[in-house]
Amino acid sequence: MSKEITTQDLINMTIDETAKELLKVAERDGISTAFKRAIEVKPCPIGRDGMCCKHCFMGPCRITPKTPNGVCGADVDTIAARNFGRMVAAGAASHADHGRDMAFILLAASRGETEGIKIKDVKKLHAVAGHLNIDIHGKTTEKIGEEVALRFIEDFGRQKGGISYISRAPKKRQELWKQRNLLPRGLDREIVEMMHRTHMGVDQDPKSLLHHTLRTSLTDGWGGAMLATDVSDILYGTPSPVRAKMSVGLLKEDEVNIIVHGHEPSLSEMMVIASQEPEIIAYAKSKGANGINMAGICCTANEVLMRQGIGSAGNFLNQELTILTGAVEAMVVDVQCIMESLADVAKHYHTKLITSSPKAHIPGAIHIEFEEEHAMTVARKVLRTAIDNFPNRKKGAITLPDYVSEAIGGFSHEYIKYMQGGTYRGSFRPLNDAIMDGRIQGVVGIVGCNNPRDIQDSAIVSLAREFISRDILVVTTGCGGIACGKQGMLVPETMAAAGPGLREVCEAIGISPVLHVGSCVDNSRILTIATDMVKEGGLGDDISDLPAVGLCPEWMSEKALAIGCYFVASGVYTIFGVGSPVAGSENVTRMMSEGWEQEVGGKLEFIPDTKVVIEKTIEHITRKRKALGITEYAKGKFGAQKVLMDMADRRKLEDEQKKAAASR
Ligand code: BF8
Ligand code: SF4
Repeated sequence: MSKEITTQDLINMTIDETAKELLKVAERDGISTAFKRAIEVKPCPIGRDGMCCKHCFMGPCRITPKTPNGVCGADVDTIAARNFGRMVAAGAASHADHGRDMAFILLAASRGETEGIKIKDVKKLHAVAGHLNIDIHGKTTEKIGEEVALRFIEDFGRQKGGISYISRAPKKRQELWKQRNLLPRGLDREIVEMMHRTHMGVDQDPKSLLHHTLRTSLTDGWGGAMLATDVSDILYGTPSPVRAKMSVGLLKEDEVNIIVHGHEPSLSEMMVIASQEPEIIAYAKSKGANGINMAGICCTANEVLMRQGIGSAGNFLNQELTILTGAVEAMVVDVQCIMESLADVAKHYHTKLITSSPKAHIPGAIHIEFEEEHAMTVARKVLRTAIDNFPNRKKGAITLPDYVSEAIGGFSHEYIKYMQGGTYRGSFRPLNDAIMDGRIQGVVGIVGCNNPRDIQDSAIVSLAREFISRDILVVTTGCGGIACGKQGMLVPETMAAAGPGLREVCEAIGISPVLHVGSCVDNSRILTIATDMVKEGGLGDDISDLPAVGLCPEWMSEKALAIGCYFVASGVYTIFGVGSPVAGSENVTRMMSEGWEQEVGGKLEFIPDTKVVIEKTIEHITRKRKALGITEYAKGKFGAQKVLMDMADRRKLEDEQKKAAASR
């Protein structure tokens, strides 16, 4: 018989109170969750540290002090670098393939071959055409859409030269990529080449493998991810701030609850539209429900949150728990970060698990495939399947945690620019000025996953709190954004927890010091923000000059590594938590920090201790500020906890200053 879950167990698992409540339900009902399995399934220490190779059937070869080489002679450095390179290739492939599907949907929409999907944001389309040097003069929106889509599709198979969006990076960065032979050719080419190089008996120099890892990752940041973001904006609208609810407590007892989970925005966008149709609402009522309540998990949640204000029921580790409420009629999944366990969890309740991508099938799920030419028909079918399931709810078996937070999402790069001056004067000048005069010390991106080998949301949220208190602006994406949202940090009221300088800026604009900029592909928005800050002037002439750091404290996915690497290749110091997948090789570890810093100005480090993460982040920001000559901080001592001055303090200070001046 399993031991009863204790309060201490729960504290070690998550800081999300709703998750704690539902973990007790899992225990009560004897249902396995990732939290529990992470305890039961011990990671193989050799594989975890990157010291196991299974690239051919002479192995698998496990490197130990007694057996320092695999059967082919490969050493731990080669093996660790090869494993890492493949992980980055898989991550980049995931974003690339997501981007490719978006490009094909844009092509179909431009040719009038879609049902319900049309070009929504013509302004964004024109901006994107501009980036691609596509002449828009005298062309219809559809013609421009078609040309943009075809150009993107070409980028996948491009054999020579750089991918189109490289031209969006700061000039100096582009030059550096050229000099260092890092310009990514086609997306497919770099990813395939990584698979080739890491086949048995090909590239055996860890330095060379890591070099190609950086080039591959650039096909993600300035390729797959960036075009996925842009096409989603063109088709479904560029986000601007929108209020939504967060946490599983947003599910409603009297409505049909439908969860969209995964990463692609297309089906979920159509479902949002269809769920507002009178016939669909009437159908829900005919089954005894008061309406339809849509909510998201993971990055599909972020997509519909950013554009439609649809609430998020939680992040990666909330997916199984959401079904445990007993109140989910359907969980509709597309691709990536979908736990295979969902089918089993769903079996214990009435929940229907619906797969929708031709690429992602799960035994035990119902498959209703998304096709852009029948997008609305599919969306309605999915909704009706969920509605039909409402009467099957087991009334006594519902656990709805009584907690819900408010969040504001939708901080696209375009909106961040707009909020600093309006339609005609929007620019990054105010942000750059605030950084230069020290009201804002720097910018930190807190992104990425949950990992049940760590306490859910704990590192993400504590780092965000710490940095805003030190006048560092936080931008967040992916599951990091949802973690902050569940803790109520994505609302302007959070400015009360910010340092005085950052608070002043947030007060002037009316924003939270923690800005949710979107899903994981939307990390590309952070690249655009960083580039615009460079172009605005005063903070150096490359992304590597900015007082900025990228953090991924609770990572688990290969996509996170691809993102980390493209930030590094773009010049950003990037720190991951949890543990290192190359810990077995000191050389590879050094090459990815010192080596990469020399080569591209950014470095990648794995630091599980958040205290050290804070120290290193502050140290880096201080160093960058000093190099820019902007070390002065008018209102307090950077790095120390600042005490806010009230009017009496100010008068006292002024008196002292007057006295000091008189005595000179
Ligand atoms: O792409 S943060 S757990 S959901 S991989 Fe997955 Fe990680 Fe969440 Fe979004 Ni990103
Ligand atoms: Fe072992 Fe070399 Fe084969 Fe890897 S490639 S499994 S190290 S023999």
